[in-house]
Amino acid sequence: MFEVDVTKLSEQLDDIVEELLNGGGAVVIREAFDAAAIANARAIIMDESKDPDKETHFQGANQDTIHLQRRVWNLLAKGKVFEDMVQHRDVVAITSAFLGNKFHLGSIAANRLLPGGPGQEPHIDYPYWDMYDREGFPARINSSYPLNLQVTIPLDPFNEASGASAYLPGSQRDLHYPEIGERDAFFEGCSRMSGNPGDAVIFNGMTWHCAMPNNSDHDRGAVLIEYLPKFVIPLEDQLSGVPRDVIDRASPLLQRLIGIGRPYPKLFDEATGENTIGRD
Ligand SMILES: O=C(O)CCC(=O)C(=O)O
Ligand SMILES: [Fe+2]
Repeated sequence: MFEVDVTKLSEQLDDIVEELLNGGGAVVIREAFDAAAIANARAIIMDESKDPDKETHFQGANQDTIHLQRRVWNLLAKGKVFEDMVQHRDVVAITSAFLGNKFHLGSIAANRLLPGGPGQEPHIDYPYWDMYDREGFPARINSSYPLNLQVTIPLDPFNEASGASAYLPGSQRDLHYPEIGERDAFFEGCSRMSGNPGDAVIFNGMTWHCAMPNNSDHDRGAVLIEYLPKFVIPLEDQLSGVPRDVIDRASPLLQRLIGIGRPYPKLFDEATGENTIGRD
């Protein structure tokens, strides 16, 4: 994986965008979050995922072991540490370069794989995540510009044994949901998002990827952040789900990420009679 050098980030941004769109599709910032933040986040997620009772995805073939994969959704409601996580300075700089500087938050959730937990089907992420239903998408939609950026933050060692996410470098260049007949090629050609707790793996959501089975004797947790351009509907309903006190103390950036002040949809009949949009 392309390693981001945060000391030279402004000079590297073009290369990072190129790597995400036309290279391997994933880059990593090592040690983006310190041990205290990760311990705090992990403790909350372990506590919040005692029961396997939340909606999950890409697990259709794993009904016997699905309880060993657990989600915690809407993390902005679950701890202040997550407010900091979605505002990481270098991740924000990369996301601004990739999605435009008015991007917002699609989701911040956790995916926990207990020992023995199942992997997922190879897939692409929201808003492309149901693209197996191709007719639901615009004619000629393609990979030339992005509608998603994903960030995976391991909370436990991410390696082959523990089920580090797999991805197929370069697969983002030909935007489509992996066919069943393409799965062998995926598993034969895939790389792993290996890393340590606190790393931040940033990838283009068009890149074929999936959680892999956890064959280790320890948990494999991760925080999954999804950023979207300003015009893509968020996946999670932050406006309903984020508590008032979090919104009241939110920085301007966090407010924008949550969708506070998002202009549309709007009741134009109730707006003042003035010109608002246009260069002049
Ligand atoms: O937890 C992982 O390794 C990946 C999860 C994922 O890709 C997803 O749920 O969309
Ligand atoms: Fe995914």
